[in-house]
Amino acid sequence: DYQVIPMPREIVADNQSAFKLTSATTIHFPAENAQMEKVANFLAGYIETSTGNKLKVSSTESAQAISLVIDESISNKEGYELTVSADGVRIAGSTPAGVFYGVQTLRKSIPATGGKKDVELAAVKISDYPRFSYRGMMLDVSRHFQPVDSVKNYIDLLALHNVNRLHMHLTDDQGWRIEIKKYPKLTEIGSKRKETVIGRNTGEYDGKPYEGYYTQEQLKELVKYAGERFITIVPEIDLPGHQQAALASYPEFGCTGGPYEVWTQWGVSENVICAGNDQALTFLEDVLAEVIDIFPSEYIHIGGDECPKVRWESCPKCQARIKAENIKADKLHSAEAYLQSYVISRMEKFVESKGRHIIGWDEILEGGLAPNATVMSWRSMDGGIQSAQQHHDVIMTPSSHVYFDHYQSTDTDNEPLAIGGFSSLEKVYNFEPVPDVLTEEEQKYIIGAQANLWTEYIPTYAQAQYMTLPRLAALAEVQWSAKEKKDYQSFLNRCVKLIDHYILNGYNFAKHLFDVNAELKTDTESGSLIISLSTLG
Ligand code: NAG
Repeated sequence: DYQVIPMPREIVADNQSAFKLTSATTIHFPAENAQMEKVANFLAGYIETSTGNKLKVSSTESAQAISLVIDESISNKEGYELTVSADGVRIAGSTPAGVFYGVQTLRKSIPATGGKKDVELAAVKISDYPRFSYRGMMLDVSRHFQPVDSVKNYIDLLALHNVNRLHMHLTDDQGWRIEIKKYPKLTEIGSKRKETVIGRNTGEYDGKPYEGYYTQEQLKELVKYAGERFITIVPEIDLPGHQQAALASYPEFGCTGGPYEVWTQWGVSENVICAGNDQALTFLEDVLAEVIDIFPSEYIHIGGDECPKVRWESCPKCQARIKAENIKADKLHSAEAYLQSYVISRMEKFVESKGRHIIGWDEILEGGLAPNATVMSWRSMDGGIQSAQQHHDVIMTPSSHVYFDHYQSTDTDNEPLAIGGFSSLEKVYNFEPVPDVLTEEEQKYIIGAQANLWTEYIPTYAQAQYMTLPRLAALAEVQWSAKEKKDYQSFLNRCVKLIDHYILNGYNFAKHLFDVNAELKTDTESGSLIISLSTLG
């Protein structure tokens, strides 16, 4: 019982008799607490999905209830206590977020009964809180766009795994996906590409126009939907590179003046924002201003990855800027690398002036970090290590372990085409975000971990789910559970139960990695998961 993912800190079984969850059970929430009422309704919905029982939700106390309570003696803001006895169930947190995570644990503990409606919950006391405060998942909606309803479904799926940040990669060379009122051509032109390359840049194209973007209203709706599930959407405007779709819309912000087209192939475009052009930098600030108005997130992601410098090297405006700012090359970096730092620092000043902070990919280390920047370490752990040593916050998201666009099996012939790589469930599980080389003091700067779903090769939402699940379960344990408690075999056993919930909710996942008849083990070589499952359809 209570063998859930992510594994809670402390589970103390109680020899008392069990609680009977029936259709007569009420879910109780504190009166006049709208957030808690929402959480109570979520729980009712989850129980209905699992058991078919539709429970009453009420602010009037009653016996034999599941009570959701705020208890300020619980110190971690996302922590909770779940107590089950014959008389009732109590889920307490110091905030509604904590209660929500207690609800997730209860939900995952309730067996899917199919026809049988009443279930018994063993007496227990669980105390739990997360290891990391930033528990992220990134979805790239630029390379392939996901409609609002799919993003909502993705948010539900993240909530099941106790993730609290959805990082949305909203812009890239292949498509601009966010309405910006001051620059309407970004979506009129930038959200559409005339066709898409077939396979891995084969030189052949599909001839089919591709488009999609979110209006500001839709994004606000997503912010609200995520917020109700205690997930903050972290928006990313990738700059100054990965900007070809913006340049297709406003060629005057590029070094050559264009013309440019929304890119129809994958890779890293050399067409980047002109760092010497003040209007181009003001454009970026204007975009960020609208982004900040839509997204209440404390963090605004400004990208910073993979910005080729070839255009800047031969651009008179960029060279004039290098002169005017007295930027000099040194043994470590070119003048143009320092020019990128100039752009990032300028954007950081702007974002800070609005009371927010920036996150950037680890390239923002080159040429010096802007004062309050948080770094997402993706190329390896090294960027994160350096940043922590410089006392900057870090989110670890190394492509070696948590790039969910990589293959999850070595049997690639039987997988949908992916970008390459290999990140098996086991590899994700064994990812340790806090490097030993850091001192105890420096380790505190590792505020979390994230996985990234880049979508060059992921055209549909069903495939996005497939690439995410069950690897997100392994990530959940990295992000939430105590390091000492991690155990891959135990995880696999618990994964079987979690998968019942995937099936219940209709989530697509990498099913074929599970072999129904074999024993419980994983084949590390191939990454396939062989597990004895009676539940799998
Ligand atoms: C990197 C790029 C990204 C691309 C992905 C594919 C980062 C920060 N940048 O090359 O645009 O989609 O890998 O795995 O990951």
